[in-house]
Amino acid sequence: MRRIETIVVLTGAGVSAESGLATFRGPDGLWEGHRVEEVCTPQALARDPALVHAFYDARRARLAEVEPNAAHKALARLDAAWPGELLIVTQNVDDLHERAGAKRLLHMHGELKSALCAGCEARMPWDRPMSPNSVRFERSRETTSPSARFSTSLEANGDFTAPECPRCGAAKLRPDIVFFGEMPYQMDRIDAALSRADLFVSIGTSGAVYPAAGFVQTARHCGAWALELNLEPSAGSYLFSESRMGPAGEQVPAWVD
Ligand code: BJW
Ligand code: ZN
Repeated sequence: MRRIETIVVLTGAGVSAESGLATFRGPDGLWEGHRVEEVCTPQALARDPALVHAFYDARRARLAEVEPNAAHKALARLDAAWPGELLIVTQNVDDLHERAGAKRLLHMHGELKSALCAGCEARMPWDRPMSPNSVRFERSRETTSPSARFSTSLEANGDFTAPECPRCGAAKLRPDIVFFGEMPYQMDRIDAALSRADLFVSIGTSGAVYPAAGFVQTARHCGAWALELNLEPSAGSYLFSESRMGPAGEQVPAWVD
């Protein structure tokens, strides 16, 4: 392995699992019983904004109930201590990395606590529901699974209209989330960091979604050592130089400290 100066860390839903946020593709995944295309495409937003906003309102509300775990904290320690170049690229739309103290962080799939104008593309902080009826399913969340809450929200938002953009007043706001078919954020910056990386570490991601799933190949092509930390081997495990299996809350501190 060459001398390590530049590190790129990619995180996925598995890094937040021990904080109590559901992953996407596990047995208790967020989309269990629902087609991804129902909620996570621009077409779904146009066809059924009540459904899509209710889904993201529920996810945003859930953030207030969870805390960063040992994996987020270990990565924040790495960020504070690493003297070389570091970029933490998260696919997650939660705010647990920054709440743990990470600074050199980029949200490639957007952020729950941000709203995007579908017209002028202005971004603004957003920490409340976009749907006026969201309170109804927030109240029911203690007793229901994520899927059940999602169904509840379907019934609760029939007459929903998204808020207007306060900047241009001419278009509706939407969650600042990268849907399928949309370009993930800051790809130029990510590609540049990957091309310089001496070490690429992938944590808690299934490798099912591109372009993130291809980062390991880019990094290795440019000469990086690639380490996978995951609960179980992902589909692309064989692409890594090294894999360590176990919960992120144990594996990440063990790697960092
Ligand atoms: C633990 C753990 C613990 C659990 N400890 N680990 C056909 C072929 C190839 C590509 C395509 C194709 N058809 C379409 C595409 C492109 C498409 C795509 O990849 N589709 C696939 C389904 C095939 N991608 C796109 O459309 C993207 N845009 C795009 O490609 O633009 C063009 C472009 C081209 C070239 C360069 C650049 C751009 C956009 C993708 C947007 C993804 N959006 C979502 C939703 C975000 C908002 C939200 O959260 O709702 O992002 S989808 C969803 O999946 C979310 C996640 O960030 C993403 C990845 O999921 P993740 O994080 O890996 O979660 P899971 O659940 O899959 O895995 C969890 C892992 O954790 C597992 O491995 C567990 O074992 C592990 N784990 N507990 C450690 N305690
Ligand atoms: Zn606007």
